[in-house]
Amino acid sequence: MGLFSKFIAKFTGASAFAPADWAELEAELLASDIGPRLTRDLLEAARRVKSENAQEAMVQALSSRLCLKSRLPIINQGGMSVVMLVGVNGTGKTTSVAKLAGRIKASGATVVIAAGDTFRAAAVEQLQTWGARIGVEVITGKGSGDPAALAFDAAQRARAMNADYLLIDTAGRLHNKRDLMQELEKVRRVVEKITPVSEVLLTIDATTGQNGMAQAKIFSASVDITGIILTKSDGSAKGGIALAIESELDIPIKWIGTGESTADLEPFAPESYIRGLLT
Ligand SMILES: Nc1nc2c(ncn2[C@@H]2O[C@H](COP(=O)(O)OP(=O)(O)OP(=O)(O)O)[C@@H](O)[C@H]2O)c(=O)[nH]1
Ligand SMILES: [Mg+2]
Repeated sequence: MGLFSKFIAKFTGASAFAPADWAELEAELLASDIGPRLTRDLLEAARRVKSENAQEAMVQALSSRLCLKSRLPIINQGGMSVVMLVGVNGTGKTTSVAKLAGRIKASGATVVIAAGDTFRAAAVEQLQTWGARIGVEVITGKGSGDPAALAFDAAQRARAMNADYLLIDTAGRLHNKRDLMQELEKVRRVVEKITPVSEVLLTIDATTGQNGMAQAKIFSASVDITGIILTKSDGSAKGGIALAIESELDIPIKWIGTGESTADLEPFAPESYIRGLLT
């Protein structure tokens, strides 16, 4: 964070910006997880900055890199909203399902969770524990291990219960396994025999930096991702990753995970994010 703070002072100061300052700024940008392309772009923007409005110019330069799409949850007006969570192993899908369910419940709406990670018994138990803690029903499979069948059952049950939301957890997908991607598509297709899927949210672990970026590219090429949950932003993540993702993929970050408990999920706030990067 504070990528530019030191340099803004120099932009606005009387002394010239020395070559060593540019090298330092470049190193700092590269170290911040924003990636080489954006580093180049931002250095160019910084070179064009006039001293008197340096702060504002950098706010503009950074803001213009963020995605312009709405960050609001997409809901199915007048029907049940269905949200699928996808992402690589350990990025925080199951935890984020619980966090989202907690938020929805607190808002007064009704929500049901489908334990769609049918490959691991422990995954189902993990969700059942969360469900019991937040008081949300968790629908589990009949032991068939077929996530599409479970999702179909869950959609039927949730609709019969008149639930406002169905959240579908999925197995950790290895992004280079085409069959697993296809399975994700199958889950979606089967659910859509009952009701449209409103959102597919991709969890990206902020601490994985450029690797998270690679995951986001591969997932968004196969699955129609409507938003990103940037998890573990409370960890050692450097602030630039959100900017890198949005600038390269044009997918809005909708949520930020900031810890391991259900309260640790916040809507992504672009203004304060930009301010955080600058100061
Ligand atoms: N600090 C922190 N930890 C998190 C956050 N989100 C998830 N975790 C932790 O990350 C670990 C993995 O989270 P899960 O929700 O199980 O991840 P998953 O994507 O469901 O993993 P698989 O089911 O194995 O694919 C757990 O220990 C979580 O408590 C977060 O925002 N901050
Ligand atoms: Mg999981």
